[in-house]
Amino acid sequence: MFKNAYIQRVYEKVSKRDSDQQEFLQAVQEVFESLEPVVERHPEYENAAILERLVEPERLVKFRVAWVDDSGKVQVNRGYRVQFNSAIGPYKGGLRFHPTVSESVVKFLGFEQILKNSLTTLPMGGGKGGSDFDPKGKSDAEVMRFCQAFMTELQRHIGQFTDVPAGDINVGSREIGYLFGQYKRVRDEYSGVLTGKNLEFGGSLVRTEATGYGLCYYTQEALKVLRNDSFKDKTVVISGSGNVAIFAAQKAISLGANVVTVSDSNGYIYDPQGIDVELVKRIKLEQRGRIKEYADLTDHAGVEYHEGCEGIWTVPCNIALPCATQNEINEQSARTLVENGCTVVCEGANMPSTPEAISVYKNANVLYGPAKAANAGGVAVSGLEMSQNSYRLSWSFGEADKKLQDIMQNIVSNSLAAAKEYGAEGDLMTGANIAGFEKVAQAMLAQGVL
Ligand code: NDP
Ligand code: 2IT
Repeated sequence: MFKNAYIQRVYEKVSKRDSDQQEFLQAVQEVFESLEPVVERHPEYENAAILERLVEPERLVKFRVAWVDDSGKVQVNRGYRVQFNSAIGPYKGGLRFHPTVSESVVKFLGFEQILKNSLTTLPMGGGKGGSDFDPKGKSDAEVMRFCQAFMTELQRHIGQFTDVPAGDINVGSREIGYLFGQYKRVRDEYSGVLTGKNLEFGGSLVRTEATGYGLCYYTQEALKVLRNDSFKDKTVVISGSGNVAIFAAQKAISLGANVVTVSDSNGYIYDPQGIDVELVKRIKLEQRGRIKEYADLTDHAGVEYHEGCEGIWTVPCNIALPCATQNEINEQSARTLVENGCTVVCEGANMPSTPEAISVYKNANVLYGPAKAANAGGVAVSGLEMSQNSYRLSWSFGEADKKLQDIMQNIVSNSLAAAKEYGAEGDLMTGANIAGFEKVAQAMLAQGVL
């Protein structure tokens, strides 16, 4: 599969050892495809077994989370934290609560996080965690008891200088608040051990908006540099209707685009007049409702609700921003997007495109911004939150937003520079993988065999 013998050997070994971890292997394969010219130029990486070490987490904890539901019944979930790589900083990455969370899912997310965090240029290693807990239909009290039980175990593995979790799917400010409270209670310590906190207790302005805004800053910069183009008057399809999707839609609209879709795991909304972001916020963030309700509550004409998720990729657009979950765009959906005129795909979600879909983008010369670069704005502002906590001060919205814009523009230019250096000019995916990897590899070499 790989031309380079070293990469082939490491991939064979990891695919044998972790043969049941499909998502993790998919993430590794995509990165390894980009690294062939790098390991050829740097034999010292093979000598020091850098790739073998990169795919093996430094630590993975898996634990029981027992809690009592509102009817008095004992529930048992499984919790995870993968501490993947600490070469360039403390482990950093989100927590996901979703029934599909497994060892494979936290490992794919943690692996991606190593290179993503490196791309931000901030000192953060890679980690990720979560649980198969499903918050849908749970009361607020149940969510609180679950978070407290989860943190009672997790607290022994994390800390402001070791591992700093944050949010991801179904982990937002409510959950971070409960998790922070329990850490403080158990450890008797008030520190920046989590990011994504509310503003009253150490959160950073712009963290809520950061992933979606960052995705648009990244897309805007890539469009400018590679196509001499912008969001102005573009039709944009966005999937998801959570934290990332909502703020991506808000920013894309402010940059002159017409965003015509949002979705959840049941179906999607098509609004030809343009999505009313305030209404989506009310339904999804305030009421924790279903996106279907948009069709009943809007005063826009011509709004359609369609059951099922895949149909969203049949809506004609210029730019697609997948912001829901992994593998949401398969080969057929990618073909349909391209046939309908889509020329830009930038990823807000983690690994939303299958490898076959990515091949379709490449063959059609789609401007493809891979997740670990395009969605790095969230963790970047988490890094800014850590700095503010250490300084014990807080930056204004404008200051944090400016730093976010600079970081996203730098990710584009650093990715393009790395791609050019290794003979893949204009390829944002190859460039992101190489730029992210090189800093981590150099740090690992310098720190010896660990
Ligand atoms: P949220 O929980 O806020 O929202 C997730 C959205 O995606 C919801 O609309 C949800 O619908 C939908 N969704 C979840 N699973 C599926 C599925 N299987 N099929 C279709 N839709 C689905 O999460 P975020 O917005 O925070 O995260 C979205 C993506 O962005 C994830 O891939 C995450 O890893 C990534 N990301 C998040 C960052 C952050 O800072 N939050 C940073 C970088 C990346 P429903 O309500 O039906 O569950
Ligand atoms: O995927 C991601 O980058 C996140 N969920 C954000 C992680 C973080 O630590 O802010």
